[in-house]
Amino acid sequence: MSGQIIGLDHIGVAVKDPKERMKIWADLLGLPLEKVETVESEGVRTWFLDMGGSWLELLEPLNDESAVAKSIEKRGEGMHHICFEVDNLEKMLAKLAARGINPLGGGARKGAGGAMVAFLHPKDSGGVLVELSEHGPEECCHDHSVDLEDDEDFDEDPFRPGTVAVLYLANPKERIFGVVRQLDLAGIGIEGIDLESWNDWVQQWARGAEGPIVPSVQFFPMGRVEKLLADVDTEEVPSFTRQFEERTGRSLAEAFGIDIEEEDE
Ligand code: CMX
Repeated sequence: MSGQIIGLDHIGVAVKDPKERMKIWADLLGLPLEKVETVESEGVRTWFLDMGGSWLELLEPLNDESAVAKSIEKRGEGMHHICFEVDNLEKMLAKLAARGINPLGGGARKGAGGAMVAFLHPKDSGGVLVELSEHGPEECCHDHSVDLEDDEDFDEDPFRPGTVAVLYLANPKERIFGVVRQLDLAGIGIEGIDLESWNDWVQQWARGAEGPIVPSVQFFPMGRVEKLLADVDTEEVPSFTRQFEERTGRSLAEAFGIDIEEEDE
């Protein structure tokens, strides 16, 4: 832990109407919407689209007082900030302070996903608002999904054969969207596609069913499973199932060639 940048975390883009902007980022350019989170303290709702290893974060102001609303008023919509992940924010800020650079707004605070974040004044970074972020142990909330371990939306047995879900794997990291086929202490069997191929697969179905990408049945031992999230649809955030059906005009059951269990209401 030495206080250094370890990767690009996200690019923040200020938007007035995220659903309108989704037509570009999700529908046209194919970035899947993965999570939506309100950061009350900043007066923003953040919409995270997956860029494969980093995020595009759409920043929607929730009131006129929010910094993002003021930024849109002053600079218009568009590129807002670039965020780097750091291994140790405190040490990074100490290093910068030793060079006479202090973060904006009084230092580190809680950002999206429970991460500790700090912003650098654009005058210190060549005109770019830079965010530095150290991830906490908490996961960012997934408004359209249900966490297996924090499952208030389902009374019992949320996952069973036929449930549509996203399986998160560790070592190496992978995400599979599909239909749960088997779930026991040994592991999870899922018929699905790697989310890396999601957009190509949807486009293939939008053109017609035939194509090279086909869901495959795979079994993953529990040791590789990070989490399993049900593909739940909310009014605000479309599930992958809804995104598939809206973009292709076909049903997901048709794509999997099977009956898929209806989610419990
Ligand atoms: N691009 C370029 N310059 C910008 C800028 C932007 N997007 N936003 C602010 N600035 C400039 C301002 O014009 C100002 O410049 P001057 O000092 O020359 O006038 C300077 O940066 C400081 O801005 P400020 O608004 O006066 O400073 P505050 O301390 O009030 O605010 C800031 C700090 C910029 C971090 C805050 O206004 C902000 O933008 N917050 C948004 C935070 C956010 O994105 N939250 C989402 C969740 C966090 C997460 O991603 O995890």
